Amino acid sequence: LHLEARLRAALDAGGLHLHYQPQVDTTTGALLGFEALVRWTDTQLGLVSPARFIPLAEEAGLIGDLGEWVLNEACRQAAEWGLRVPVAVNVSALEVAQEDFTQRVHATLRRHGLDGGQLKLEVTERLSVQDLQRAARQLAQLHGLGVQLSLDDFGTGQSSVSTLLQLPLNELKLDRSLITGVAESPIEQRVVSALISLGRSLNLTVIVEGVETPEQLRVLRDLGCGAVQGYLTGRPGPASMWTPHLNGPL
Ligand code: G
Ligand code: G
Ligand code: MN
Ligand code: NA
Repeated sequence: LHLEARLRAALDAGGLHLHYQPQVDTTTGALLGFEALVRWTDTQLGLVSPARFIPLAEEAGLIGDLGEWVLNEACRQAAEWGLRVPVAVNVSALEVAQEDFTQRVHATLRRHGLDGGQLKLEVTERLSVQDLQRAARQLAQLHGLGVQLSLDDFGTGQSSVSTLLQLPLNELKLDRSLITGVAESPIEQRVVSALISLGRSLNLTVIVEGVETPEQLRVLRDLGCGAVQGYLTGRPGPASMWTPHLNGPL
């Protein structure tokens, strides 16, 4: 079977699941949210990376159904946990540009009895200008419902400064490629420092992903970064891994 057909089958047969990775306050260590990350284990291929199957789902017209499954499952889990911080769901801008996206998100929140503020959408810009304008309209409506909006992968080709001007954002998420050498490299420090200032001057929370070492965390905190996500503060894992830790420090 082709990869695409296998993905379709997994979607229909409950073959996908979610992992969750904590987002953490750099000064207090408090839990600020969980990012939901989709996982697919195929019976023959083993674990297939979303970096591979998300683009495939987009091409094959499966991203609507896949995205809907992820959103519903993440909201279901947040409700089951009684999570007081938002659950963050990745959305491809292609999904957001669909006419009924706002309605579908609203219906999902209602289904699980969640407030808008309990959901964060991490948007990656892989869009034409026209799609971006459509997406911006939908996101403005969701923003009105209190849904948090984060611009994911900032600092890579996938997310640009011009997008900052077009979307009603709450958060800027700096890509991990920007901070791999931040503990040693003065130039990386200056670049990241400037991006943190940019976000803060726009009243955005700045979160850095891919933080793996205590040195990186210390430097980022000193540069004014409020939030981090990475292997240092918690690897992505199934919901059952986090359930015992929700009411204390991670
Ligand atoms: O979790 P991992 O590092 O394997 O994710 C790889 C890429 O897949 C990341 O860019 C991430 O944003 C994306 N991704 C993970 N889960 C989802 C999802 O549910 N929906 C979308 N659209 N992208 C996802
Ligand atoms: O692009 P996005 O932020 O959605 O992707 C998150 C991806 O980054 C996930 O696939 C997750 O598994 C991965 N990830 C999370 N923390 C770390 C980390 O500390 N180091 C590395 N290399 N990858 C990470
Ligand atoms: Mn993300
Ligand atoms: Na990213």
